[in-house]
Amino acid sequence: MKFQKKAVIFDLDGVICFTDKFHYLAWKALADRLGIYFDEKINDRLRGVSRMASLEIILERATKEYTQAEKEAFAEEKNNTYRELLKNMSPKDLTDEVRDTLNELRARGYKLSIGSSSKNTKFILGQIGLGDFFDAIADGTDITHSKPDPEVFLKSAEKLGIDPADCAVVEDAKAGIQAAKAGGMTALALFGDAKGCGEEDYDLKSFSDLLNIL
Ligand code: B16
Ligand code: MG
Repeated sequence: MKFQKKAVIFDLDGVICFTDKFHYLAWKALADRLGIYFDEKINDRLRGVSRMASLEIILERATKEYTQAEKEAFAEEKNNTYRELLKNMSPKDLTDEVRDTLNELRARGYKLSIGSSSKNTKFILGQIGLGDFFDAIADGTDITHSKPDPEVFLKSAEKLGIDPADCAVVEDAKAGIQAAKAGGMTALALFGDAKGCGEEDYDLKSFSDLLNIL
């Protein structure tokens, strides 16, 4: 199968690099302090979901109601822990497969961008040595609606100056596949609950499988 596209928009967490364990540890520290049960299975539900929506999922198990101001303080506390943990990331966290595939796609003339819900996108890209690599970045700081809303991918396409129909999106979250389809883009599923979710255009066998279909 081949897709005729001009640009590829990549989700960040779970596609370009893996920050799940840091999200988990940071949410776990907050949940433990508040005495709320939290485990890796609940953490899986947070994939691709915005920070405040993630907090609401964790608070489903809370025994008391919290004010909006308390919730904002909790989200900030988690983010501070998370950013400390992200300092452990380095260019070693970018695999050769991802680096080589990105370079080959660029050599073939594709525009390459990021479409991530994370407000820490630029920090993470800097940590893994891709701070200046992408042609455009749309992230959690650019949007008011989280995936499955297409806003972040439409913003990314707009920043590239490419029609959404000429863009392929690579995602590990079902919400991200739905966002790509809602934006009129081709949705390529890699890992996570994206793969086999039934709404994707293609299941990637690996990151480098992109070179077989584009
Ligand atoms: P932050 P993606 C998402 O990134 C993560 O998958 C999700 O777990 C996280 O809650 C969200 O970013 C917000 O992250 O707290 O850093 O703004 O998968 O869309 O690249
Ligand atoms: Mg993701």
